[in-house]
Amino acid sequence: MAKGGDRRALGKLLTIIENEPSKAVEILSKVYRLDREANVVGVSGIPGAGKSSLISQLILQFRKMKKRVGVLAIDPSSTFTKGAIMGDRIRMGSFENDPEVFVRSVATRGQTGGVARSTRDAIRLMDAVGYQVIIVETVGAGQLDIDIQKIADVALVVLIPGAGDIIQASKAGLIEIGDIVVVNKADLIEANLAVQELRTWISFNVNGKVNSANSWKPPVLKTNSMTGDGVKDIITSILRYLEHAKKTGSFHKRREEQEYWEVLDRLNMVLWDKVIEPVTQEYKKVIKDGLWKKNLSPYSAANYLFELIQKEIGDAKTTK
Ligand SMILES: Nc1nc2c(ncn2[C@@H]2O[C@H](COP(=O)(O)OP(=O)(O)OP(=O)(O)O)[C@@H](O)[C@H]2O)c(=O)[nH]1
Ligand SMILES: [Mg+2]
Repeated sequence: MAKGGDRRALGKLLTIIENEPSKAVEILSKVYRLDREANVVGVSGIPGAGKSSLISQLILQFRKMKKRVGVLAIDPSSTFTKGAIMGDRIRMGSFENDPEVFVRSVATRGQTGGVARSTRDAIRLMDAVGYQVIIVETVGAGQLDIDIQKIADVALVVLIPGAGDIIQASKAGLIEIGDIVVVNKADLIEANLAVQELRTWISFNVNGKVNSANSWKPPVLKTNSMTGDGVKDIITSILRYLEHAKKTGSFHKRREEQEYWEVLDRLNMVLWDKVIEPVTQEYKKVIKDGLWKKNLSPYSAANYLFELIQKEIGDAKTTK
């Protein structure tokens, strides 16, 4: 059903994956393939920069190219609303009648790594049912437990012209994660200065450093996401970047790294679910009765608990 493009069926599958980890593994194992076909475009940037508006424009362009487009919006508030769809915040209503566009917000269930995991799972599922471009919207770096580089094949950073914004963004480590840097709201304030500043910043801090291995120089492009001005150039840059990355091998390398992080993340989850969580209550008792009285530091307490886990694993082995 979902494979045939049924958005409701896909939505239901995503809900199962988010809420029922045991079923998730079963579903995801069925659809797993090493070489994802869909290209994942990450869109990050400062709050209110116009990321969702820009994504709407990107969808329009990709639809002209007859691509099926999936969008994942990651919002920190979804931790509190348990993943309520933020349809009011993301301006994608106009795509409701286009069956080839699927928009979804990512729920987290509140655990560390939850956002990254839900996002990866959703990407794999959307890829499996035939979405060719998957756009992921996140707010700036370091605000969530997601690093867009660990998810996306190509990363866009969206900034706006204005005093201090670029300095803020560079301090937050935002600019250097961009393969393409966008100055949005170019209609509002003199944007050329911002573009110049960013180009200078990038030539000093990024070119010849982070990207020297693949010689890609992140372009800085102006857009107006209300009118769509400049959006075609962004599409051209995205396609150029992907072509370049595939030619130089950095595309494959990034995907390998992403797989590595995904495995670590899953290992973490398995350890938590199978080893730590089941004995949490016991540990709490131990802490209350024993450790506090013994006046142990958190460091030695953690080691003490680790020894308990080791013992538990040892016991489980011998009773087999
Ligand atoms: N003048 C102007 N306004 C814009 C442009 N792009 C977006 N906006 C407006 O900026 C506001 C924020 O746009 P969004 O697309 O929601 O921005 P966002 O980055 O997704 O916001 P968050 O997801 O809340 O961080 C809205 O009121 C948009 O209408 C633009 O190019 N020019
Ligand atoms: Mg948004």
